[in-house]
Amino acid sequence: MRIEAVEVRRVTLPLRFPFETSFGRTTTKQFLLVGVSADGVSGYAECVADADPFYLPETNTTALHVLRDFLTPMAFALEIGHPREVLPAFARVRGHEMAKAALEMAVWELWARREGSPLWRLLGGQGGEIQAGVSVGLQKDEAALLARIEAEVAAGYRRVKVKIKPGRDVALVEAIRARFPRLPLMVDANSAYTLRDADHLRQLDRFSLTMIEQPLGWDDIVDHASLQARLETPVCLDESIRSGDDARRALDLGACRVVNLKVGRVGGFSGALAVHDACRARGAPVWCGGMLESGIGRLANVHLQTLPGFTLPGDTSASARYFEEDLVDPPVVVSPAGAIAVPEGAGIGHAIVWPRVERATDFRETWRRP
Ligand code: OSB
Ligand code: MG
Repeated sequence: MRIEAVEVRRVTLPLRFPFETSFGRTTTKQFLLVGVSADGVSGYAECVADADPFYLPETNTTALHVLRDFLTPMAFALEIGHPREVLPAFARVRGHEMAKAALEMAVWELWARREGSPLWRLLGGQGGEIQAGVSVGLQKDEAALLARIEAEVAAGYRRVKVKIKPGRDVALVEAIRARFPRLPLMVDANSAYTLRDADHLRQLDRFSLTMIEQPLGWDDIVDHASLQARLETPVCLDESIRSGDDARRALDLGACRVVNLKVGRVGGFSGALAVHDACRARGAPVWCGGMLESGIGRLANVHLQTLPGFTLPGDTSASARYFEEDLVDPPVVVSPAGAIAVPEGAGIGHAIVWPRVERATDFRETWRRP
């Protein structure tokens, strides 16, 4: 297969509630939607870069530049025999995993549609359902946080992740535990601490958290290994893992015992399969992270999570927690038992609502194979 055209749109969707982490507060979701076409079929994927470089270095503007000037010309030069060939073909471009992932995932989606197959089958997963979890942002105070968790548990979610940062950590977790003694609970610091905080973080050991996510530097694994040696709570890495090799190094070094796998952070589905396999070979659980995706990226996450190494609920929750109106129909919904049904239709498996995409698009460019 030869790709004939790549189309990139910038899409802006209001979030129903602001989402706050240790690195900032997001009130609108802005992302690139990438479409690829060949032989009369198109495939789509959402780029997980943000407007700002506060989570990882990429932004929508760097992703657009790298897609337009480097990745798309490389993709046009390929004769594709299988989507797994796309990420290795981008190897000369260092970094820029989110831009690579968007184009690579669009090729997988196109491939699945051509075969009339749901993405999960092409990825080697299984149909059925997946377990949903939620990520709860920093709230204005403890009472507001407890009320949010109460509502999520009532909605069926079986595992809750809360964001922490210095000054909003031990006492907060203590209050959550007092109210929800048996809830599967974890915390995510998004790199807000340093190794000097190790003794402070050790106070979290008494709350039987399932894990602490990315406490230290966004690109660190060495300090995390020192921290893990001093903590009983398992460390989970998010930001630091950008390839299968990163996962192997982190696990072999003892920097973490669990990995948050975000397909957009590891160059796409082939990178995700490499991380998944590296973790599975070492007996380390993986779970699927989220980037406040619209239904298009959210469904890609649903398909990915049907692989056997995903033994823990992830951060994939219902569309309605984020958006008044999602870009896919039906939206992603969660059952009262906390499960998401895995689509059976071709590709991502739910229809993209193009008039909604059109209304949310403020910029668009198409590149054609010369
Ligand atoms: O660290 O997992 C994170 C959202 C944006 C950037 C980073 C993270 C998150 C989340 C939200 O935790 C997950 C979601 O609900 O999509
Ligand atoms: Mg995280």
